[in-house]
Amino acid sequence: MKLYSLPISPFAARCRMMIYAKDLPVEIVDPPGGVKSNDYSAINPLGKVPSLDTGEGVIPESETILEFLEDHFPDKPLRPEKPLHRSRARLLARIIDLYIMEPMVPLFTQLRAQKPDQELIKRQVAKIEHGLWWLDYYFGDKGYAVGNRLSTADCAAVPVLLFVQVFMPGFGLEKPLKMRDKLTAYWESIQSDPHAARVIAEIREGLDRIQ
Ligand SMILES: N[C@@H](CCC(=O)N[C@@H](CS)C(=O)NCC(=O)O)C(=O)O
Repeated sequence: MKLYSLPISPFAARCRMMIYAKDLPVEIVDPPGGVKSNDYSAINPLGKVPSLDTGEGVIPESETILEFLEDHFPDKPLRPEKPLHRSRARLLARIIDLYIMEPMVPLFTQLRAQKPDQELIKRQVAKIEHGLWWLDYYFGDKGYAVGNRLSTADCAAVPVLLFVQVFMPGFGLEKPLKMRDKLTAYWESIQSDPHAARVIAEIREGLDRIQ
């Protein structure tokens, strides 16, 4: 199997963290010619990373890839055991995707704007602040996103919490995790997890290369 990935993509990093944690036989490669190339469009018409070539078909969308990998490789499970914990892990991934990453995307274009649109920035930052409150509300307090072991929710949370801390100060949110007590405590402890530390280092190196 082959994961099309780019080091800085928080969505691809979500899949890489699962691949590392479960020690899966999945090769991690760049999209041929870049995400917008014809070659990559033929592989994944969505033109986004990540996508997973299973050998029998290509799966786009990070959360769908995690579900597939978990079903296909049930050893070292990252899906929580209890149904309530499973639903919590899925909820956290949805909060991250819909209420944090989605409003963050328009901010990236502002990074390169000659004259940044302050109204848009204010609106998006307010949305992200809400998303972070909701994430903190539902987040675990035992060193992991859900329950007391690593799960799919940690794979989603680690890259996005790094992203908010790297990018949000540039939009006036100096300490995005401040007063989100569970997220603050989590960030302190999760960095000692080797799989989290590995994707954090990969994203940081990727960002250093493009800055
Ligand atoms: N919902 C998608 C989002 C994937 C996504 O937006 N990937 C970005 C990189 S972080 C991308 O490939 N963007 C290329 C583009 O949209 O041009 C997922 O969860 O996989």
